[in-house]
Amino acid sequence: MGKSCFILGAPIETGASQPGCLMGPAALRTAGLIASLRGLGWDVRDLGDVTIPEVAPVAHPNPVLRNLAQTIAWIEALEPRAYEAAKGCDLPIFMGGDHSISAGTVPGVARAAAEAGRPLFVLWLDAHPDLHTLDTTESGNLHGTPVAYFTGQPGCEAYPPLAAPVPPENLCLMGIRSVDGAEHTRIHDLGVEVHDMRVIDEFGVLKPLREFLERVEAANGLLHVSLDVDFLEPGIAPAVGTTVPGGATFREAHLIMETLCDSGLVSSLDLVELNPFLDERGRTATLMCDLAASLMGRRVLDRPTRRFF
Ligand code: B3U
Ligand code: MN
Ligand code: MN
Repeated sequence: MGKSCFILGAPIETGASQPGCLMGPAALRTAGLIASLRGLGWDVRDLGDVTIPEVAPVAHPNPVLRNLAQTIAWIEALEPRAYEAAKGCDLPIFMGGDHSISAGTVPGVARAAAEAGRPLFVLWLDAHPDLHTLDTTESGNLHGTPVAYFTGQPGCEAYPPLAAPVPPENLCLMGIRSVDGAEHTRIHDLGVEVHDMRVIDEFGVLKPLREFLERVEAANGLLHVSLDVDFLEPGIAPAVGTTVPGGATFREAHLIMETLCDSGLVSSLDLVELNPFLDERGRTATLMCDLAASLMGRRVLDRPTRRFF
């Protein structure tokens, strides 16, 4: 039997500005995610979707916050499921849901990595850095806060305490092209590795990605990849509420996934922000499945697995 993969759905839409991400896990299943991974030799187990109970509102000094109580409940529900999934298989896939799922999945896999004595690195593929704290978000949409939270930034105390914060130096943000003022300051203060679209235009995706993967390899690290639909050019991936022009092309995105596969370093994956209500005949859901398949070993032609360094 090949390597094992658990699939876990997190139908969250309370972190986004508009409804629809709730249907993300269903659309990814409909697009054939599980069959395509099985076809690649993976031993896949679908663990179904996580749910949360009804929650009472939680007060916070920032009056614009939306659905704080639900987001806390999702973090509390997802963190232990992600922890168990990371311990139970080679590569769990967490299907969003908006990007607030990563406030549960990353702390869960980080706890499992810490227990295994391995540092966790995070590759954040997104138009946005999602580096707001609960104090600095202006939209109040909590999908803009997971990176600040799981790196342990002050201002996220209303979220559950972290067992294993991810050090900011273990982060790599790629595809960034929409940054708010407070996030800009935080990127500089923390010295986060950010490859915005200007870097990709100048050097392509491979140079910065390989340099990051070399860092992960040198540290004997594990790597969590978080893929936001809005990382992609809206023309090829319309099913997202926060499209930003000028994203990664079809070919850049597949090259990233194939390079990640070649590295052998990826230990968990989020597929997030898919809003099937905004899709065109399922094309974005299909593309997200195809990108996951590239990361999990699909190739146009068989070729020997090539290490990149
Ligand atoms: N930074 C903005 C926009 C945004 C962040 N994440 C997404 N959009 N998807 C905000 O609302 O915090
Ligand atoms: Mn995001
Ligand atoms: Mn985004």
